[in-house]
Amino acid sequence: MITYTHAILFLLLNICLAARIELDWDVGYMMVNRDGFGTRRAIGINGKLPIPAVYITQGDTLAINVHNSLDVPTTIHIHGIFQNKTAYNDGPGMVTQCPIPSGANYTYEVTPEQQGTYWIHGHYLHQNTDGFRLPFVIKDATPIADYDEEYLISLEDWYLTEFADRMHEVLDPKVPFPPPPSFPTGLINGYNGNDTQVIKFTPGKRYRIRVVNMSTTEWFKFVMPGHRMQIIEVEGIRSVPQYVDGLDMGPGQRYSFIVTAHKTDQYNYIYNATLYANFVPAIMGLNPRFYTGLIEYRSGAPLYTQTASSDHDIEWADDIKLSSFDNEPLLGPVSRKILLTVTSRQYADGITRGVLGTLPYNATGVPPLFTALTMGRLAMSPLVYGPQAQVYVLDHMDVIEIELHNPTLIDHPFHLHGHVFQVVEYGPSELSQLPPKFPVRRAVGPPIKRDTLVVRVGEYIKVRFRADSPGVWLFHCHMDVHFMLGTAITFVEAPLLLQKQTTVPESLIQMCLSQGIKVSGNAAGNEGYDLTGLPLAPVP
Ligand SMILES: [Cu+2]
Repeated sequence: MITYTHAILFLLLNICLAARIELDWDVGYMMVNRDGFGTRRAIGINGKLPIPAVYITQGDTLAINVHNSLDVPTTIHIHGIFQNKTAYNDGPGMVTQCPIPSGANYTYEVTPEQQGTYWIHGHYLHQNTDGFRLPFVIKDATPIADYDEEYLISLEDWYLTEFADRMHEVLDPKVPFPPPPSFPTGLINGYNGNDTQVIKFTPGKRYRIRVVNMSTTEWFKFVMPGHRMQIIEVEGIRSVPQYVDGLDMGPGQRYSFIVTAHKTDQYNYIYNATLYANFVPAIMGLNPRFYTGLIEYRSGAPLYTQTASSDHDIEWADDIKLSSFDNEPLLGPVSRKILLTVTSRQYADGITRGVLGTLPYNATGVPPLFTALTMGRLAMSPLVYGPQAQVYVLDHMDVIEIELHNPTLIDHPFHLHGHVFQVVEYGPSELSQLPPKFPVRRAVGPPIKRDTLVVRVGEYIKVRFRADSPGVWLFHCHMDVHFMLGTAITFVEAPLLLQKQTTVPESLIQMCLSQGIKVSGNAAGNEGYDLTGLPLAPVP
């Protein structure tokens, strides 16, 4: 039993013991056969792929010295970390920084106050899809649950070809849209999901299991038949403990749950990770794909075989039923409501792109963080960021509600940088041609908060967050094909306060100038509203 005094003592002890963890990362190409189906060029760190997970403890400082050995620029994003006052280290290339050119070094440093389960990935040229991704765990300074040991399970989709090669078809106007789907394999902890390491359970012990979906296009359903999962953490947010049978996770999503091992070692069990992506109508033969691993109580014990008879018997984790442990009520009143629709439309150049507003998102000539920092009061005007950054300027401490509709025929996972949002409501979208599958569902208790949320085919979602972190934060679909095609917007949050409290490191300024990237002015690097020189947006 942990008392309040114990907790305070533990916290104080931890602050005294806070460490600085410094990692040297050489990001480079390697030839690998990750799934048994073929060798291809991929991106690893220090010659390693899978890239080992990084563990720190709440309160520690993490410094990552990146050396770019690729022949193209790169950046890293620590997915889910707030980066309050350090927006320049958030990572998306040409948003909060210019990328690290080939052969150069840059250090990302952050001291997160958060705890929980995250991941780190390349955030330039979609290099995450080519292997540049790893789990990142911040252990609790004060334990949020009582458990004996923990396991980490990472889930990934893996393609036989590099992202850039796969995109040729997507970007070829002669190939009808949607292009023929390619077939990824599922990887569990970095290896072919059918070849997975064993999870060892000791009778009676309690295990915390963290699951991270690091995929680029695929969802995973994760179940442990014969064991119930008690969810305790959703993307760094401690949840009111809740029992479920399974997790259904979109790209970028994470959970922690507690499993109590059975009292005897009579049986061994399996866990299932089912890779799928929800297309309507379903594309036959594409998915799902089933992967299985062993939960071993005793070597050679018989396998427990009773499983749920169908998907419908499984109680899946549901955002709308989960509650935040901190009891924070629904934010309100709403200061600003932002209505978005994810649509795909064809542009004059023949390419079909996904958009959230009227135009597909596209990088500007000057990263919007630099525009926000250098334009004085004009930084409050969305116009100075150019049309393609799809900028919404938010006032400090406003309560923002995003209502996002998905009339497309595929589910999308949306990720907000620099924040978590409350999951407020799901419902059938009136913009969808499909008959409604579910009624409107609203959070009943203090809403769970997370940084990545799935909007299903034919539905809408409502989320709320407080604009309490001045910075420049992307909101984008985490399926890289969609992100590449422009399914993103940019929040420029409290730019005047940002100007007062943020100093960009000189090393970053110099790195930009060395590449001829301007570090001041509007999106085109000019004064005022003059956007001469900014590449034109594609015309619908
Ligand atoms: Cu998408």
